[in-house]
Amino acid sequence: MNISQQISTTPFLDQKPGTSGLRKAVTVFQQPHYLENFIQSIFDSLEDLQGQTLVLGGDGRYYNRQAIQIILKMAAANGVGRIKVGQGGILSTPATSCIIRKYQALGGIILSASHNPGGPDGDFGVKYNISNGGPAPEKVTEAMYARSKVIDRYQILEAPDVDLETLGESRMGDMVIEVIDSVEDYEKLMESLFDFDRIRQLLTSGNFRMCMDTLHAVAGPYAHAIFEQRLGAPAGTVRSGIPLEDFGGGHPDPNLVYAHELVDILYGENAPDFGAASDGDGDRNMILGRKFFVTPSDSLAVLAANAKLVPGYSSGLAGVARSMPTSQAVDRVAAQIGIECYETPTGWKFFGNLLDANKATLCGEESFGTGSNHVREKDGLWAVLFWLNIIAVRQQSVEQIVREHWKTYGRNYYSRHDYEGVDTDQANTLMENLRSLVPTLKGKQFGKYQVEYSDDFSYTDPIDGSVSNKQGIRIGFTDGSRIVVRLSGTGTQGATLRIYLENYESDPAKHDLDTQQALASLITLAEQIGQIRNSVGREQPTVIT
Ligand code: G16
Repeated sequence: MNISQQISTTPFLDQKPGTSGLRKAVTVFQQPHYLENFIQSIFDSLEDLQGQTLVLGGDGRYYNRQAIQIILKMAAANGVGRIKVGQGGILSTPATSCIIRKYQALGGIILSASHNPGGPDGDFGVKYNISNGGPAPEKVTEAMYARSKVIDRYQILEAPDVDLETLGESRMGDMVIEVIDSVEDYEKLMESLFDFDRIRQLLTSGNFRMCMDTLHAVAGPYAHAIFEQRLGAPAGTVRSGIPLEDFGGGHPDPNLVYAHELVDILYGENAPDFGAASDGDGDRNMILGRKFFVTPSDSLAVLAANAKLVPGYSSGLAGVARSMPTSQAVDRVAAQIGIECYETPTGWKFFGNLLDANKATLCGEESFGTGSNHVREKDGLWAVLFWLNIIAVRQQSVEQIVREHWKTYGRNYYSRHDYEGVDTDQANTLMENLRSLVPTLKGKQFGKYQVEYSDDFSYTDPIDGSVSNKQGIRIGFTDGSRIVVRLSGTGTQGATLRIYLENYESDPAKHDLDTQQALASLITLAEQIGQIRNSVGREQPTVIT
């Protein structure tokens, strides 16, 4: 007989979810009652939890297993009817979204700090996704935060730990626990969207080699199952495919800096034709050709322009959406196809309403995220399969496809400069100073650049009318170039300042420049207007992508 206990607690005042859930150092989550308080705050802010189905899993990082056992016991004590939990506690973020939707669950809890490092000294995180499969919108996360500030008790069942390795059902109190295959439902969904036969021909033709680096994170089992077992790619195609609690000591972020082993392979001797990487929880992706990097903004634009070649999208796109700092490359594709392009704040949660209302089919962000209406999350392996499907149909290299794209639409040179771990007060002061400058900039001339508009981006959701203010400073110039400055909502130490730079070039003769060179005068101008390095006391950015 399991006994439900009511435990007294006191609030922690720092449980405000950021861009993507609550992210903190593992040591913060390990404090007595910390995780429990936040989970109870989630449960307390959900209506009709009694008897409902939830989905639960995580990216396998340190503390994943312990947290899952705690959450199962709390769910049982809070009257949840059924929990579908990934085998070994493993579920990627897009797979969770897929499973919530497929089985019409009330929602899901995803344990991940995404691309942040893991291990005892790394980060941990909790995200809640709603019944459409997408990240909880702001009004839901605000309710959780409000509850966390006044919480004085939580419910937990006294029960033995659950075996997470064996597939099948068991009971904890009145709740059914179903340990499910982490990959199966997701793989079926991918098969319904892409031409697996054609991709298999490509991967087994002997003329095409790919390398997929899952960075010892959650996408490993999915990539092994789909690329090697299902689509016939040779064993070894997937690198670092076993999820490790500390991601092998690496930073599970698929960009040129942190996925450098993959970059070395794709830029080395006898390089494969295609390279890709995914992040901690499997929702981000990086695409590489042989000695060729595809910026995430260009990737979104290429997918949009070629969507008709892919079975799941052959009837065309309802519209596209990108986050505000993402380059405007996809806008040009949308204009030519004659569909709407929506500009939202940073954060996948802002795409949910557009996808639900069938206003947008494809969405993407500069932060290595692309996805579609097949789930309500960005989806790393989906993007890789989309690229493979296009390559299989067009029989061209990644570089040829992107270069032809630039020829047709022009090239949006694009880069993001991050200053990580800066002093929070200094970062806030810099943003305040920029905010006060914004109204004075319109019409001003800076060398060859004339300011066409400048504002602090505000978004009114076209579906529910909700307004999100202060989403980042935009300075747009008459030639289509832009400087965007905002503070990250996903860091866990100090503040991370992000400077986004974009320069449009229509002339194909000028499509071969080095990106940082092409943006050099804009980089200088950003510094001149924002006084960035002085304000945060840094000589140069921490990461340039
Ligand atoms: C999260 C969000 C993304 C966002 C990214 C960067 O990604 O889901 O929508 O673009 O963070 O956000 P920020 O610039 O505020 O740090 P992930 O992969 O960490 O969940």
